[in-house]
Amino acid sequence: MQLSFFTVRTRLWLGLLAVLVLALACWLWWSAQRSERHLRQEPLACALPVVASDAPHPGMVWVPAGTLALGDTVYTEESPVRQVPVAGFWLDRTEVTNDEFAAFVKASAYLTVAERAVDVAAHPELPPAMRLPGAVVFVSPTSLSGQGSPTQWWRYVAGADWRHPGGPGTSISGRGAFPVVNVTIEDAQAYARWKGRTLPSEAQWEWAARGAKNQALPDHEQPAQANTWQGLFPVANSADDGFVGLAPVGCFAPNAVGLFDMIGNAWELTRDAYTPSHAVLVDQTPSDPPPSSARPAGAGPVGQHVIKGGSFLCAPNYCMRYRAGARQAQDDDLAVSHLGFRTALVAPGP
Ligand SMILES: [Ca+2]
Repeated sequence: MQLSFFTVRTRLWLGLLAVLVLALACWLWWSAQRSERHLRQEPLACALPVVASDAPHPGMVWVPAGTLALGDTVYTEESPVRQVPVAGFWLDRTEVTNDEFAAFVKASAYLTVAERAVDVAAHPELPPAMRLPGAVVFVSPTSLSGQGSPTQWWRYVAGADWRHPGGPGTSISGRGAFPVVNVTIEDAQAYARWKGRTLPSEAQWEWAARGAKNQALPDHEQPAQANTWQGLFPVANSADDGFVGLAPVGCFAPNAVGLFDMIGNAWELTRDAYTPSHAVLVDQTPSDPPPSSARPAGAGPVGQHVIKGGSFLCAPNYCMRYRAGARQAQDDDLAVSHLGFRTALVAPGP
């Protein structure tokens, strides 16, 4: 039998395609195996500087006053850059940890939003699987299809909450020094009130993340001293920074004012309601918004707040929000496995 030129060429292309698909599958499998091995070797805590016994607010850092160039130029929501004065304030030197949040829950019997019944009246569109208490969890896919939809790596997991970051069968045992995640704005504000503090405003947070310096030309490079994502997100995570997922707090060098993990690790909630740009500045300094449980059922779409700093999932090829000026909207009643917070305090400086 004599094959035509076109048949031979088609078979060659099909053979080459099969080899490429096989190579890609092997590479994804190898990446997943390497991540698993890496996870087992990662530290469960990192040493933090000893706090002086006479420190006015132990565990907090003084952020001096100045004028902030708020915003950046990479994504639309970061513009326009605005000059914003910021008074001096205190800020937690790390993200609030599981141990710290556990102490609050133990003292107050607080139940987080992810552990409560879902307000179906506020979300009539929800499918049955999302009407159970839970949180949105990152699950690294072993293959990708479609048009790169985030639903391939974000899953709503019933039973996921701050005690069970990945859902039923997972726990925070041995992970007391990790940032608490799967919390909402209401949870974070409840913790802050219990501590006699607030959440930082977006301007306070960004000024602190910049080390209390007004940078004329913000750095857009992927930072070396932060837990972000190295490799091709979301399928290949080389963890060159030492961590596949979340890291314990304080594993990377602090910034110029002594704050750890402002960039990367977990996104951090601010007290500012989200607006799609800096054209209108929001300052909710005087008071926090009312808790969501005070809203009448069916009152309409839930609110959103600004989150800052990016997370261990930020990569150069996707969501390069590992920058002080980056920002993102977060639904007020949705807990997510890459989102935590730290608290602020307005009080006399040292
Ligand atoms: Ca990492």
